[in-house]
Amino acid sequence: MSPARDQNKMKIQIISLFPQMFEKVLNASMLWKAQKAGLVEYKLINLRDFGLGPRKQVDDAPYGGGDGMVLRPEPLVAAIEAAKLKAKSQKPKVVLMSPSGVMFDQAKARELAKLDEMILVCGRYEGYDERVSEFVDEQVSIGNYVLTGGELPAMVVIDAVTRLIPGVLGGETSALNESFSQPSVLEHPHYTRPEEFRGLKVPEVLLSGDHAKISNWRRQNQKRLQK
Ligand code: 4HQ
Repeated sequence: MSPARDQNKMKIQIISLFPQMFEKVLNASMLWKAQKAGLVEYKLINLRDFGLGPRKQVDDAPYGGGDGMVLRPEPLVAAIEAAKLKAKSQKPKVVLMSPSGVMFDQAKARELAKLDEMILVCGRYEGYDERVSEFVDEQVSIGNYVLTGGELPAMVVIDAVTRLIPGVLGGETSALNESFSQPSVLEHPHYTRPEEFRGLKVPEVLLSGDHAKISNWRRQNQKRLQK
């Protein structure tokens, strides 16, 4: 690969106790094509490799008592530092998945898609030792619900960000005139074959071949973002 291409390639490093969760998602469809085209690379880092002692311990009981386990800071910070050593730049953005982070939305996806690399940190159990927050640049939440780990949120972020990398949406007009590019505007409804399905017809205008009428119809039927 040419150095120019490599410079443009977005590098996403993912720190997780369950790297195998990512394989099917990253190696299918557009995310796989984006990698093959040299537009993005995903590197998985197994947090277990940074575990402490012969048992590779990564978690411990919470100080003050209570249920569940908490991720110890040393393995997490060691993994972040290892990722930074493999980064392309001096200051790669480190993003921690957390239900108390800033809400992930299309604006955040666009912001992250401009970066040439990032490090995503996925927690498990009841969460991570609070001191880890000193070693990350931002915390991002994909929604107000509690999951069992940061892996699904990281995959959501990767998916939304990767499709905005120039060249990933093949052939088409790219992400530009598409849903969400402009804030609070979604796409118009889509139809494909058949012309009639269980009595439901495709709007006549879409079959008319009249492109002025069609774009007018699409404008009028544009879906709006829920607020
Ligand atoms: N978790 N958006 C708990 C989330 C979450 C979310 C991730 C659960 C971190 C420790 N992350 N772990 N919602 O619920 O990002």
